[in-house]
Amino acid sequence: MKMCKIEIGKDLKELNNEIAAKNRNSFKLHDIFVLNIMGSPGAGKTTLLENILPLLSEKYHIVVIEGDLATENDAQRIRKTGVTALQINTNGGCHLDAHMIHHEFEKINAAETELIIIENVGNLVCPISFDLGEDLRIVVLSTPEGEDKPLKYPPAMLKTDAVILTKTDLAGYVDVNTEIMKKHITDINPRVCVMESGKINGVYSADKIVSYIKDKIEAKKVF
Ligand SMILES: Nc1nc2c(ncn2[C@@H]2O[C@H](COP(=O)(O)OP(=O)(O)O)[C@@H](O)[C@H]2O)c(=O)[nH]1
Ligand SMILES: [Mg+2]
Repeated sequence: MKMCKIEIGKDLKELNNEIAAKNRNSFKLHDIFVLNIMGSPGAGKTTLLENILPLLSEKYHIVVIEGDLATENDAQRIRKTGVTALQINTNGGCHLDAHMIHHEFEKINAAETELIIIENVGNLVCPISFDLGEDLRIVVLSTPEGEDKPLKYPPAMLKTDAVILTKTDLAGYVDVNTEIMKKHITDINPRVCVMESGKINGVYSADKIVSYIKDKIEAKKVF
């Protein structure tokens, strides 16, 4: 009997890449910058957004797309900052794909939007390999996850533009040396931009991250 080998994984990735390319064209056509934020569940992605959105929304019209298996919790948290948020529930899916983003983009008033921020499903593996058509990728890694996590998850360190080390205020409580953790990140990817966030005297600091994102948005406008 003749055997027929079907490469399902490859086909799905190719299809995703085709839709991601279409997304990228649509975003470019409307001068919209798209940021994809990825990281483990609880790494501090939504907390980061809650803190940077008030500063970014002074300058840009923003829409946030939230990805979670279940609940509308994160979209509700984002809406409290005054920014529009759409919630995708993947019902078990471990990542967002380009088609889901295409679908949400149809609901957005593109003419009035300058920045779309996607908070991907909490996972340090699956979202990394799915292009959504974004301009910038940021991986959020929290210090309590452990010093060695960059070494254990190299694709997440390699396929990103920046890594934000969050919860630096907790480093001393969880026996993590943030300098060692940062070295592990840059040993894997010397080109990646590493930034920190955490609560200093109870106040969350994210000014450098806001400047970094603004610089990337303005640099895209030049080209
Ligand atoms: N101490 C401390 N807690 C944080 C920080 N960032 C986030 N958290 C807490 O970590 C938990 C998970 O945060 P969340 O933003 O929901 O994570 P997400 O699942 O990645 O979106 C929440 O209880 C936050 O209050 C931080 O910088 N310092
Ligand atoms: Mg979240």
